Amino acid sequence: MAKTKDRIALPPKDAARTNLTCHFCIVGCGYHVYKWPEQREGGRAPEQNALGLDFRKQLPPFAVTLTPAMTNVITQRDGSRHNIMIVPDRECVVNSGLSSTRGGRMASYMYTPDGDGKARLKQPRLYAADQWVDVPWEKALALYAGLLKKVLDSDGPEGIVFSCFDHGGAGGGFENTWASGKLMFSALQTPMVRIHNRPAYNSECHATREMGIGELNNAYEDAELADVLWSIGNNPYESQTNYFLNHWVPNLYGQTTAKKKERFLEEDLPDTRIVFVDPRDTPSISIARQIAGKDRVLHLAIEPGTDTALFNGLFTYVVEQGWIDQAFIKEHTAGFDEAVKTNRLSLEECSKITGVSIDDLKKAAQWSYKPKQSGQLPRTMHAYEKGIIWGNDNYMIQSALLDLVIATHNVGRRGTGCVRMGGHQEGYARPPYPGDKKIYIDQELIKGNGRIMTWWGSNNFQTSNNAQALREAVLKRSAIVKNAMLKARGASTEELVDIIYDATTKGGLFVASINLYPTKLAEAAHLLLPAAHPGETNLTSMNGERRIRLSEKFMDPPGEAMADCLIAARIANTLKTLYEKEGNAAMVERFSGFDWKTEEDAFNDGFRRAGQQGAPAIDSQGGNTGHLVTYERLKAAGNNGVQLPVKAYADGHLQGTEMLYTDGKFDTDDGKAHFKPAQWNGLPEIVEAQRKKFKFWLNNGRNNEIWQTAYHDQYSSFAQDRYPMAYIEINPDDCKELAVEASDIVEVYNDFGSTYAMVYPVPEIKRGQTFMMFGYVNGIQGDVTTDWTDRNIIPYYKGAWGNIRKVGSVEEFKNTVSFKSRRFTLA
Ligand SMILES: Nc1nc2c(c(=O)[nH]1)N[C@H]1C(S)=C(S)[C@@H](COP(=O)(O)OP(=O)(O)OC[C@H]3O[C@@H](n4cnc5c(=O)[nH]c(N)nc54)[C@H](O)[C@@H]3O)O[C@H]1N2
Ligand SMILES: Nc1nc2c(c(=O)[nH]1)N[C@H]1C(S)=C(S)[C@@H](COP(=O)(O)OP(=O)(O)OC[C@H]3O[C@@H](n4cnc5c(=O)[nH]c(N)nc54)[C@H](O)[C@@H]3O)O[C@H]1N2
Ligand code: SF4
Ligand SMILES: [Mo]
Repeated sequence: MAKTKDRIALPPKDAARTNLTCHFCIVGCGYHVYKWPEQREGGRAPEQNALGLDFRKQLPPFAVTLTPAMTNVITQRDGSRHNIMIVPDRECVVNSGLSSTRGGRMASYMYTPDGDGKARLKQPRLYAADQWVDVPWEKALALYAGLLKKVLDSDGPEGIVFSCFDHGGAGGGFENTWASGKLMFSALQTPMVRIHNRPAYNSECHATREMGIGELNNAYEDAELADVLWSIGNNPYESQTNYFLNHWVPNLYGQTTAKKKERFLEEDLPDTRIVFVDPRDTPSISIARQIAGKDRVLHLAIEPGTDTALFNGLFTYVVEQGWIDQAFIKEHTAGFDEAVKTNRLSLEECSKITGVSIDDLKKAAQWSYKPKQSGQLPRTMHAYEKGIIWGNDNYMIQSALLDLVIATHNVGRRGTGCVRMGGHQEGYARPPYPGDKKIYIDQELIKGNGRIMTWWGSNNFQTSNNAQALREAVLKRSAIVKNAMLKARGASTEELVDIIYDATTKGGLFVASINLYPTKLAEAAHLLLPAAHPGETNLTSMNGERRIRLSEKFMDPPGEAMADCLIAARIANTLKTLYEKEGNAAMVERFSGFDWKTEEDAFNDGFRRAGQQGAPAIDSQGGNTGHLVTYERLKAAGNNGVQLPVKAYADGHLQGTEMLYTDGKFDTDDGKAHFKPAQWNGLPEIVEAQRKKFKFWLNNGRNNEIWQTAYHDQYSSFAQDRYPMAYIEINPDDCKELAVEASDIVEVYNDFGSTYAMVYPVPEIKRGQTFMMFGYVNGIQGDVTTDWTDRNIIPYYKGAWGNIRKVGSVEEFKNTVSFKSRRFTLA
């Protein structure tokens, strides 16, 4: 597609319009898809176009957000060509018509033979002999299912390993988490499963859940109602863009005061303040300073990994000051005294460990917890994400944070909440995990265990911790299978299954990937199965305030790609047939229940059955009232959907739940919120050893323009021109010492691996610290992340230290890449 088009064709009045929830981040902004035949277009008068806008004159500000990237021309399976336009929905309460640099490019990423999506997988691909070839689904499934069966029959399920999505949006959704879970856990019954973003089958939020507080417990509106906002280990402008812009920013501007007054009948409404806890000065912080003024923004630039100490210091201080809710603690919580004892840390010690001044610690506590003039406790919302989830001991930090939150009753009151900001949308519905302990899957693969490895909607070659070691082991083991396959001339599928199985007894690993694209995994894979994403399939997911929506199918997937739930069904059905041939009734039974024709069938089988009498055990975010939710009702609810759990279906509407725990009852056996003792233990030994040995902290994470591993973005010139390679932010004085300049290539290395990045000098980065793009296609940060994990096998992705060495300069980057500040300053 040409980079810039000079005009946009408008949708005619009768263009088909469907709903699409942006599938990129947790926020889940509502969009409308317009689709109409290629040769037609609407007129500029409001009654002549489907947008109903008057394009004959200058539109009023923000009447519509519309760019050429929001349009495309797609081809259906029947050969017909259609214009599509994917524009943000002004009526959607999540984004109110706002788009972002990621969601605004959805139309560009939809498949066309010559556009950004041109590299999409259209057919199953097999690495036959020494080349990739397209094969029919039957052949691909006969081989894959044949191998699964061979391993199941010969050694049991432990030889079958998966890394799989467990979220909403693309590579997920209630349909696909259910289908993949039913296949892995009920049918194959393998415990050898890790989640796409961490090396075991576990939670990102063990501590808070054990304390009785689910991690998505408020509504986006609560960010509009808060007196004080906390952003902890999180960069909301870049990572949850329209949640920040449409709900936090208006509060910081004072635009929600009337709403607060009306809602709370309170006059005691101080100017809204915001506290950031992040070792790094982020673009979000610079924006907050612009909006609220420096005096209402507090940046606690802690030493990396010292969050537990920070929250323990604050907890100790507010308890001493009496800025806590005694009545609430007495009636609705347990374990307060124990936590006070264990977490005790004076402000002096806290300041020494975190590097934050005592004045700033006091200021944070006063702003957030000191009763207002009326005597009422402030409404303080605490939001956190990967800076602490992938921080120094996830379990401890969350315990320490929640102790502070519970004591000050900042959960279950409107305008408060202690929540994940979130990554992807959610969409969890699965049978229970069949294992009794958590297994560090990457290490199992490295040790030589497992015979078949499937990466399903995930790409750990770019995203795992200790990624280089993982790739090294998998590539080596994959080559053993490739060599065996190379010699299998003229082999039937059954013979090939035996040949591959035999190679796996000699250290080999058969590698499959179910994905939209070949990705870096293709370097190791033997089989690629083509999946479809939202817009090409119907899909339900819920956002960070538990708002479920239906994204409607509006176009065909490329070639014979199909929805993940239907791929799961075909795998199960192929196995079922194989067992039927053998007359193995028990196994036929295990692989039954996949006779779905559509995504809706999978939705009804999983999400809607959870909690129903007689239904098998299902762990579902739909809860016990999932059965009230149907595709039809969701369609009627449009882009505003409904917030789970659903309370009732009445008067033609699904009635949802805005905030959890407003009744003071929590998710524990006794209904109380449980404090959890949390001790500050310093850095883990493995990490501390790297810190002592090497000069730079290798902080890493997201930036606004790039989505995840750049699976779409790697084909988009918009993204590639800007970031041809992963960049690393370095302080200009450190650059001088390293004798590097903007755009130079450096090697970043430590005892765990080595990677490369492009230098981006940034004065806001402290000396001795850096920030590198995570998971990129060109320069993989995970190569230098240690293999350390906490007690629940949660990695410390942010905890890498290493050295940096100049490699050289790339003339092209010097001339074409901008190294302008990414931090906004107006004044
Ligand atoms: N160093 C470091 N490492 C990290 C992190 C970090 O902060 N620092 N963060 C971690 C986190 S939070 C995350 S979420 C992970 C991300 O790690 P991954 O989940 O491995 O990365 P993604 O790019 O999201 O992977 C999605 C893959 O699924 C494919 N895909 C997209 N849509 C579909 C679909 O509908 N069906 C199928 N079958 N495939 C699809 C894409 O092409 C892509 O290859 O990285 C983790 N790793
Ligand atoms: N543009 C864009 N948006 C995305 C994504 C994307 O790929 N691109 N991915 C989505 C996904 S899957 C996820 S999980 C979310 C992640 O969303 P975020 O968590 O907001 O993103 P990150 O950049 O990974 O990390 C946030 C911050 O953690 C800080 N940090 C590092 N170490 C520490 C520490 O020890 N303590 C504290 N307090 N902070 C620390 C980093 O400096 C960084 O600014 O973003 C989602 N949104
Ligand atoms: S903020 Fe997130 S959900 Fe909204 S348009 Fe951007 S990427 Fe999509
Ligand atoms: Mo994530």
